[in-house]
Amino acid sequence: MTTFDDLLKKLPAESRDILRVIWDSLTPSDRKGFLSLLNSLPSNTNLVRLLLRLSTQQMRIAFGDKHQVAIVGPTNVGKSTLYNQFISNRADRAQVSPLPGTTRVNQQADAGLFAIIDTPGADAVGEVGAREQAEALSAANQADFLIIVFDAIQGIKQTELELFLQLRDLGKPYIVTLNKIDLVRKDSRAAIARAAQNLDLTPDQVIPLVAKTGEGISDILAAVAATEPEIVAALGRGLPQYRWQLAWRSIVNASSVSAVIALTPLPFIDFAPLAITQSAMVLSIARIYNYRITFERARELVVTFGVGFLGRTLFYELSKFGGVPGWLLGAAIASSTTVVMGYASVIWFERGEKLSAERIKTLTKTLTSHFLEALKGMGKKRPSRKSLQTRMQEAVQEISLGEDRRFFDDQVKDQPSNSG
Ligand SMILES: Nc1nc2c(ncn2[C@@H]2O[C@H](COP(=O)(O)OP(=O)(O)OP(=O)(O)O)[C@@H](O)[C@H]2O)c(=O)[nH]1
Ligand SMILES: [Mg+2]
Repeated sequence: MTTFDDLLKKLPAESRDILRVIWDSLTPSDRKGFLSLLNSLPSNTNLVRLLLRLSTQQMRIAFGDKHQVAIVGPTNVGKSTLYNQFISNRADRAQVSPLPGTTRVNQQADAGLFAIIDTPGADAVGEVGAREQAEALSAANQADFLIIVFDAIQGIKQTELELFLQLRDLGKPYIVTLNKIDLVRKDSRAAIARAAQNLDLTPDQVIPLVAKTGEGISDILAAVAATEPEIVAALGRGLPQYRWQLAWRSIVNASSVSAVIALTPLPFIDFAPLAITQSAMVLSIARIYNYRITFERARELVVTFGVGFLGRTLFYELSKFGGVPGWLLGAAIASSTTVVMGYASVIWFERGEKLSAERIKTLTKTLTSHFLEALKGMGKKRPSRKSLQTRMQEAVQEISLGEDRRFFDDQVKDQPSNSG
């Protein structure tokens, strides 16, 4: 039996850090479950490495910790006003005023979902300005995520652009928001387009905001979550209206990882590698719905829903017809069973209902043919992992716009199944 330390030694650095966090957060019985899941993998360490690297995002959602989000930008753009929108405790409120240079030092508070940090303007000149800029940049440097705020009236000129480039070069995930949109209401679209152009971004990468009223805050949260997996779970717990969108992100990721796993030359009958990805996905969905379940429980759910068995059966059935390369069939089925498992677990955590075997089967078949069709364009030769993962992500996105669950709900409605 592999011990945790044995396992760590074999892994790529990025999975090692994540696994350490996971490990520290597990109870003794969870640890046992986690190890037994890993030990159920074929003794092919390359595969284990690949798998864990690919599953890193799911793992982070399932086990992520509270992260630091810093609000940075020029002076007087409304950083402190935005900060005040996030905090829950009145005592933590930051001072806001029309005078530039109101905030002199960094200030941190609990935003529930993450720790939020307000910083002084990072564009000021002179001795005081330089000190404040250094203060702001040090917060940005330590943060896990940056909310970069600009002012719609002020726009993006040379100073703003230089600051943006400097922040971007820190290499942190970030979003850009244009505040005080209320002041350019009639012309807001043009203001966004101009700001985006000056920053060399696309307009959808610049989020309009009215920090004073809170308008646009939810778009900021969604954008933060889209970039930062650790925040996804917290956001799902805090803001139920986002749960499906967040779960959907997790599903898209897991299903494209599943397709890549099916590329690995192994008999398709071996579902253990898929099981770990699907279990990690179920765990992350559970967290989004505010359930803390164990690894063993997640694995049990995957078994109970029978997607592994269904996948194998479907693989044999469809490979009898021939004409489709094995990798393509494997990838399509691995992805469709993962998507269905994701959807089924959403229904499970949301309503405590178990999708019937018949519905699971119908949905899996529909999705498999959709994915087969979508992947056909890739040719008969085995594609690279990266191109398959990208194509698969697109294919999964196509079946629903992500925001909308109708595709799935329609498929499993009370109606006689025509799949036989
Ligand atoms: N019209 C409008 N005014 C805003 C908005 N957000 C902030 N303000 C105003 O902009 C001014 C500056 O706001 P602050 O939040 O103090 O700005 P800051 O970026 O923290 O400023 P410094 O700490 O000095 O760098 C205040 O008068 C705010 O009321 C907004 O969405 N619309
Ligand atoms: Mg301030």
